[in-house]
Amino acid sequence: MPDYRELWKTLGVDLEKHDLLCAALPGLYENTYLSQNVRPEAMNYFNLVVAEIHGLRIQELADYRAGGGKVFGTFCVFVPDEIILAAKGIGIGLCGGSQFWVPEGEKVLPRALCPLIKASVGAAVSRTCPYFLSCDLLVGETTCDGKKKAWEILEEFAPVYVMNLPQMKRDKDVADWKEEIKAFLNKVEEITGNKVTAEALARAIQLTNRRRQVLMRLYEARKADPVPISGKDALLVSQIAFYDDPQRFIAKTTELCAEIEEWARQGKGVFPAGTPRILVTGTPMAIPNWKLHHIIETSGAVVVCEETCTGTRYFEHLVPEGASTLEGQIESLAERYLKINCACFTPNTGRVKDILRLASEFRVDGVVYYNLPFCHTYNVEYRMVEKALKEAGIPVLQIETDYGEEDLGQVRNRVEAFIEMLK
Ligand code: BJ8
Repeated sequence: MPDYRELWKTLGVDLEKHDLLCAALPGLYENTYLSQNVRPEAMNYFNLVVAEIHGLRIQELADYRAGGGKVFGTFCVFVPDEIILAAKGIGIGLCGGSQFWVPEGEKVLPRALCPLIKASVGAAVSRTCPYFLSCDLLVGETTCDGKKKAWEILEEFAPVYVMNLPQMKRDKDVADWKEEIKAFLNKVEEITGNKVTAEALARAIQLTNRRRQVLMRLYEARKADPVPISGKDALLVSQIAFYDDPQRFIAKTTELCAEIEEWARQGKGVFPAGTPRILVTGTPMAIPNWKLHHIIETSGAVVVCEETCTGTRYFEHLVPEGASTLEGQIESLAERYLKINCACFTPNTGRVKDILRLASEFRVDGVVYYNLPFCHTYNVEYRMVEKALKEAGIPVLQIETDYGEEDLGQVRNRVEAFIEMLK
């Protein structure tokens, strides 16, 4: 990897602390990813993206900003990337998935809080994430209570704009969300200095739909048995979708899809046919949170689908491309985004239906319900999901775990016992 220290220094990165962070990733990646026996050739691109995680893309963002371009950091799949792209901005998903940042977050937040929030804020306050330091605006949203209040803390460190997301899905909520998207569009125009035209928004909608479609294609390939790609690799691809250049991401993921589809035609897989198939559902897994997938896939099962925001909730439902006016396009965006079934909504029965549908489509043997500690909405919703799965005769295991390593043995024991029972 080229030397990016000068670039990091310009961004204001705390180089000493950053060295510690960088030292931890290669070992973790090698253990989790490079230890897999069989992997598609096309995963080499994604290996490179991880190797260059604070390099190449950061350089691209810096070059873009040097030419007057603006970068927006986001934390939730409800924030419409299309608006940012249409104003010639770049949107980057910033959710933190590393334990390294949790103690940093705890310096300004209570300990009894979701690790995703603590890590995201910790990445910002410790000045060890060059993505945060490359952003001209951070875009929060009113989803869970923890995030909602964390924006007030984050504001001390960077400019923050908050989108007011409704918590129900009635017609008046869709109308409110449409207004909120309009207000966001105005803000993005103000920051970028660029007008969002209907033509530009149409192009942005098409591009974002293509990114969704390539992820749909990737997931479609995972329905095969034997499965031609591990859950870990598929998770990595979708994590990278949040910050890679969209065009390049689409091209590289298309290559990957072609390769694994060919494997599936030949009956070639990364695990033997008949390996127990798991659907993971629950809270998002931000990069480099690969803990649960790694445990499952080194305990005799394979993850074939994720009903999470780093899975199907990110890419299901395309934005209709028919509207030709800004007003119509914003309406299409509002309707599409409010189809996402996050536990922050009440009621959220659509998520239970999604889980049952995915369990059947991906022919899963069991469901692992993943819960980050202190994520109350997903934790409360477990009861409803468990009941529906039991009625459908699908075994389910709830795992609550953070980013730390202390409970690795305990989680592994529970997962192993569950998989043994599935066999
Ligand atoms: S649409 S899941 S990305 S809010 S931060 S809710 S884990 S306590 S991330 Fe989310 Fe948008 Fe919903 Fe998806 Fe729980 Fe933690 Fe809150 Fe979290």
